[in-house]
Amino acid sequence: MKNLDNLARAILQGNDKGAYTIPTSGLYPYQWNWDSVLAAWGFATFDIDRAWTELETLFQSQWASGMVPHIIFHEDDPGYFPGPQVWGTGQTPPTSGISQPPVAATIAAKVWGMDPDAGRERIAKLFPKMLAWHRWYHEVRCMHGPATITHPWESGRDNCPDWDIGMAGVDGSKVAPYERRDTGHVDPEMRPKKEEYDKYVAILEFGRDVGWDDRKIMEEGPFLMADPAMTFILLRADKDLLAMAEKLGEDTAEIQGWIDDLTAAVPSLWNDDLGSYDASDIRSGAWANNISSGAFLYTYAGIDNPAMDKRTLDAWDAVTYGIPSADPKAERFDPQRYWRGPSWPFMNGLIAIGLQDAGRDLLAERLRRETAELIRKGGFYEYFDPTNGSPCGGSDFTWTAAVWLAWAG
Ligand code: 9WN
Repeated sequence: MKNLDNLARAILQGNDKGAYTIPTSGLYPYQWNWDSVLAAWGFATFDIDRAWTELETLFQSQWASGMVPHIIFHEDDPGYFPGPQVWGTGQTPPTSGISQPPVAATIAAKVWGMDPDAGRERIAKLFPKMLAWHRWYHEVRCMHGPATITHPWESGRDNCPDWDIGMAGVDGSKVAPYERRDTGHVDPEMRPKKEEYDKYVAILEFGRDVGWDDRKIMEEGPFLMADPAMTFILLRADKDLLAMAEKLGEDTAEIQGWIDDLTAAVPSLWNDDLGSYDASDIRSGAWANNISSGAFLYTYAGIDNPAMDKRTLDAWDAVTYGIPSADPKAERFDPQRYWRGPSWPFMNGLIAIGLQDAGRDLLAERLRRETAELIRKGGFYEYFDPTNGSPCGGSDFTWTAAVWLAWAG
């Protein structure tokens, strides 16, 4: 589809700020972590140098702890809340104080595969930075076994029903007055609700008040949940990092140790009553009791689980376009509200990588076809209603254009 290829390239170029890409203008005017990595995958199909630059810019904002923040505020923009002053992390350039799912090693490995010779020098410089980020994840966020998140925004799946039980315990009534900006850019019915935003801000204020101290956030923070998606994405990225270390002649023992530990923690994510991988509240031990796109990423991590295969197909067969972000048979399913049901092209792309690697070519092709159809009919939107294909959220979206070029188109 030549015209759509051209359009996708134009979207990436339009959102390109020189050395980093924004997800879409207006709604998201800064550099976001996993959006940026996916942008690199798209750029790699037509401008390999620009792809490497995208990854390099992201890692320039890595914290001394190894954490790579979820937003980098290169230039101030009043169109997004919460901006750099609210986060108050004291970094230069300013950043948020939490991370996002580490898709970087996996996508960097793909970009290297598209640039095997000249790319060696670029990947060799990125390798120690990715290693330090993974070390931070394992030592800090995985201290309870599986990967945890300290804020729904850290999961990248903000208002997914996975987080409802954790959010129930957060007091959002005392936050400083603020004005949302997102609902001025897109239909408020498609965005998280006000009570959720109050709680997002309350969790942020806790982190800022303790000076973004990892130990205090993990031990005393208002929100701490085990995240299947974060666990599967990290495990997959660890495996890609290990393969990279082997090719670069780097030591592999530490990475192998992480893989062993995280693999051993995966069964702790299995909710037997639900018959699915599930999120849980670390402090209370309660299950989220929700089947979501987080659970559907198990194949991406190289995990074989026939019971989960069935769960995934049940959810997928219940809709028409791609894999929904939350169980379509559950009462909480909301097909147009962000992470409570919609189909996300880049998420479908990650799941398809897993299906392909597991040799399930027919399923991978079905997912590609359904995702391509969404984009062909609706355009390069942020996400889509999986029941009727309606486009939702922001338009001209970077990661949708990127996965079109790299996979769906
Ligand atoms: C908060 C940029 C980001 C994505 C996330 C998505 C959404 C932000 C928001 O947009 O989150 O980080 O303000 O809603 O949930 O996955 O990285 O596209």
